[in-house]
Amino acid sequence: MAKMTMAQAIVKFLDNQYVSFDGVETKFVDGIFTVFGHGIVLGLGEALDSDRGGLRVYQGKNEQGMAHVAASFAKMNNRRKIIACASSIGPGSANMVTAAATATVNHVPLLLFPADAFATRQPDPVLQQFEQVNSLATTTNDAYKAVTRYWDRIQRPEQIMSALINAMRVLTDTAETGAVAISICQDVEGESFDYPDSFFQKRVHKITRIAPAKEEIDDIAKVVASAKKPLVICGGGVRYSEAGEALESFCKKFNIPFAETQSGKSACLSSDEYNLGGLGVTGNSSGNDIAKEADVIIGIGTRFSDFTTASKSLFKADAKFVTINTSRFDAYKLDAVKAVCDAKLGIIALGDELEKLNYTSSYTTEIKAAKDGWDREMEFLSNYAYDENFKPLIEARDEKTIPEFAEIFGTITQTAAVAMIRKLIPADATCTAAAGSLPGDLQRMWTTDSRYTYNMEYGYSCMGYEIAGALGSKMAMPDKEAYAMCGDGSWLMLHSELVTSMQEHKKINVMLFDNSGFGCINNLEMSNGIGNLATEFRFRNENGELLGDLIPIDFAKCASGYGVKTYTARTPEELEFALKDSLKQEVSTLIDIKVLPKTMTDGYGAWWHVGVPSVSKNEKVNKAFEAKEESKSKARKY
Ligand SMILES: Cc1ncc(C[n+]2csc(CCOP(=O)(O)OP(=O)(O)O)c2C)c(N)n1
Ligand SMILES: [Mg+2]
Repeated sequence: MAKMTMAQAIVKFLDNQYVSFDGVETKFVDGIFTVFGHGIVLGLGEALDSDRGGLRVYQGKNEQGMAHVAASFAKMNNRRKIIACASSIGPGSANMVTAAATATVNHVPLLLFPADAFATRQPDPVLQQFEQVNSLATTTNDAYKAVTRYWDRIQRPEQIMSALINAMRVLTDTAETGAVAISICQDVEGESFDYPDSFFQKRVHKITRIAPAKEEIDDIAKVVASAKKPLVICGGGVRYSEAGEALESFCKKFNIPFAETQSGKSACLSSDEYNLGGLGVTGNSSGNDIAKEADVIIGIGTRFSDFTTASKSLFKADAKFVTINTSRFDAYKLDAVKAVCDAKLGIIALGDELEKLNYTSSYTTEIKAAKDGWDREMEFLSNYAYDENFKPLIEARDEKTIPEFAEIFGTITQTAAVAMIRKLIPADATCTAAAGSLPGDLQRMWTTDSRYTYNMEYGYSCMGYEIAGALGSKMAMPDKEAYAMCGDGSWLMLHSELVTSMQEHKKINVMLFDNSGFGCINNLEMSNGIGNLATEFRFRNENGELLGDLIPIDFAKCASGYGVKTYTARTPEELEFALKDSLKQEVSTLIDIKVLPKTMTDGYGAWWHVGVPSVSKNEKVNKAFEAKEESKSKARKY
């Protein structure tokens, strides 16, 4: 028995958790990220100050930002290492809710300790307590119930024992993992209990590969064996299962092409002859063209987001689906014939069955032709330059934007900038992004010939993940250069952890794409007939509209105030210099790249179902609605 406070027990327990995957043991908790406040600095603060064992304390600058760093760190450690996050009560806690949702959607373990109001209620309302008049039992922290895989509230010190064991159950479960929120009442953090020694024993949690059931493999093998033109979708489950090599040899053996989702990208090599690249709304022509002709879709480790399936319109009406997924929930999607199991074991078992059946697909030249077509498009996108005959890639636009931008800002196209960055930075650099137009460009154009280096958060597409996520990538892979691919909109939303990168001496490189606006949303509204409303960064004009001059923002100056080494690139030559010079720096860098609006990649034949209004005074909107209804009528119903 050891008499200690509840907070001291948390620290000691976390310091003794290990995981083992494929027989390799790893210490699970690296440390704790905090933004202290009265709800946490005394209870948990004392525990960390007096004896933090092997845990490191990190200081966040914004609770959402620090939790994104932690989630990215876990993802880039392939879910075998985490940094727990602790916040104060009220707003500090509320700030982590978004990051909790982001982690849960992406199946990434994230352990959160938001502080809570007093269990005794003596001082109620304590500073920052949200007094819900219909129930004093409800606090800000109940908001986590909607976005976590495990939720608890500790009102007695002994409750922490079952809570932490359940947290470990969820965090190390390949199908269930996501955010865990354990609310810790601020008075209870400091209350003590005689904890049994056994609670603090070293625990090694096995992250197991769920073995396929023979009857399920037989089911899916039967469907695949009937296929002339199958297509594999490589989802995030392939990555977490480290099944990239197994998938490549499976596809080679049976002559089956595969396409990547955002979270599956970098599990396999871009240069593999069967890799078609991205699929769906942010996909390539190669992936989408083959998908449209495929008769059996083999979804491995994918949650079939609307972006992957083009809102269920990408595949032939009579295409059949099979799934291999460790999550039953995802395996059941699209009414698939399923095998609920680990991706790698499932691929190997399916391969064994297909071999017995002497299976091979009927593809002849289609795969190479599709890939060659995309290579030509890549040439074009990489060399896309501004000149007197300039044509934007996105047609829906406000006539004045591009010339105005070129005159005041610069003349780099976004696609050429992406291509140049890829070419000039190390092949094994990590690439982190989340929202805006960059996910489309990167899924299409970013080549990943170094495995597990692509860190796209596109499950929740949470603006503000980019810079925090790049720091998480760097902390997980300190030997690799880390790149945050960040829109100006995302920068403005959240970049606080850039300061943490300086504090931790963890160099990240921010590629800031300044197109003076929420570019992709401007594209979306204007391509559906709506005006240029509140999506560009413009001053309010004399008519009271947000249609005045573009707001010039010197992002390099913002970041240099933090001690970051900065550059501004208005021309391709300036970008080339900045990319090369930034590689020589020891501290974090930022390149403020002034990219022309409307020069991001456009779609390649994949529809996206969005809520176009059914009636409008605007004829263009009515036309857009008709087009939407037409596309919807061709999509699968469920
Ligand atoms: C937290 C959050 N709020 C709102 C959105 C909706 N949204 C998606 S992209 C986008 C604009 C992104 O602008 P920017 O980062 O400049 O990228 P760009 O599209 O210009 O490349 C918005 C507002 C989001 N994805 N995340
Ligand atoms: Mg922008």
